[in-house]
Amino acid sequence: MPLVHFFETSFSRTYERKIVIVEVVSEGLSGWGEITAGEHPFYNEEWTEAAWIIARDYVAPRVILLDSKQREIAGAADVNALSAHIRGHNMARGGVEAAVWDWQARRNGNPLWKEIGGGARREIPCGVSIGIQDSVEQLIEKIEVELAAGYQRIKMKIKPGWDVDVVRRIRERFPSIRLMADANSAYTLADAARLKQLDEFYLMMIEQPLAHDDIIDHAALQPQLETPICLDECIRTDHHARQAIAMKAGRIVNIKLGRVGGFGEAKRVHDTCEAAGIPVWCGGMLEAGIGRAHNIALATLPNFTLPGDVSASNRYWKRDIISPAVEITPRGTIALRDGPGFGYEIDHDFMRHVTVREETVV
Ligand code: OSB
Ligand code: MG
Repeated sequence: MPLVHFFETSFSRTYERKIVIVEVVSEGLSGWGEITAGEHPFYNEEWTEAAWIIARDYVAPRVILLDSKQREIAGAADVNALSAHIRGHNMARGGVEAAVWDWQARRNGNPLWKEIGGGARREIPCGVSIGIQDSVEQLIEKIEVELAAGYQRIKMKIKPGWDVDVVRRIRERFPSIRLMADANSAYTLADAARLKQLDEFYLMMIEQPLAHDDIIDHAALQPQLETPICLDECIRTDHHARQAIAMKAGRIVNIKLGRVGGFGEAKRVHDTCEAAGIPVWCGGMLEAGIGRAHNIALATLPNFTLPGDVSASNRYWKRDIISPAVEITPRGTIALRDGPGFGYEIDHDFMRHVTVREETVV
């Protein structure tokens, strides 16, 4: 699916997405999930083609045990453990796990947000993530469009060469907006002085400045900065969240459903952060409608108190694979829907139109 506008991070520029969708079928009902891996192994080790194989050959055969009565499980909460001995590949695991949650919600006649134990709010607060642009003028234009739409905070991507000077110009132009920066692991501790220069711009936070798999250096960096560090890439499990909190490696956590392997682990990370007084928000991976709807459900858990990166479908897609498309209110929120499962209809005609490969595992 071509993106409406390219999306550039410190690691690559994306023009179109290749997305793996998971349908789980049982008792004549379907549940849907989306694997949030990117097209290349640059954000983390996962990518579309590998996720396809892992989901097909490793995750699905283990989860299908549910059907063959070889193992009794109480419900979707038990799915995570079935594939927990796979090292990494959380997005492939999480796409299948989330589909089972959606299935279970539909089977119980519940909206997904209720099924996962959410519902702390009827509308989720929304921000946008804006990629690196070809010029600062282009970035300013994009920010103006998003603020006019009502979004509550702006996240801009940074990298060496597109950081202090650009943030300064954005801050001068928009002195009072809620602004933050995401580096996607583009710096090292040797850049601490440069990162410290960002303190001047009173950002809400700086996201994952250091290595994708690092916690220790972030703990060394945080006391040198006034700006809170938000951890993204390096929190792949609840265990990581506990270690990061113990080391004071950051003050905020971005939770991504896929990165942590699904709703079960996302809830554990959420609970750990809540108990430690660490606010969380829901990150995004340029999802199509199914993943987007799952993120909305996740963001109704109580500790998702900050505006996240879950935004309207039309920022990404001319036509989404769900109907209606995800829309934003003038207040910069997304309103919950009360239908069973993830709450939107799948646009099967369109999904068929954009499907390039299909396999069934029985
Ligand atoms: O780090 O949050 C990130 C997109 C792709 C990979 C990593 C990230 C992102 C985003 C976009 O920031 C979030 C979105 O709008 O879906
Ligand atoms: Mg990020």
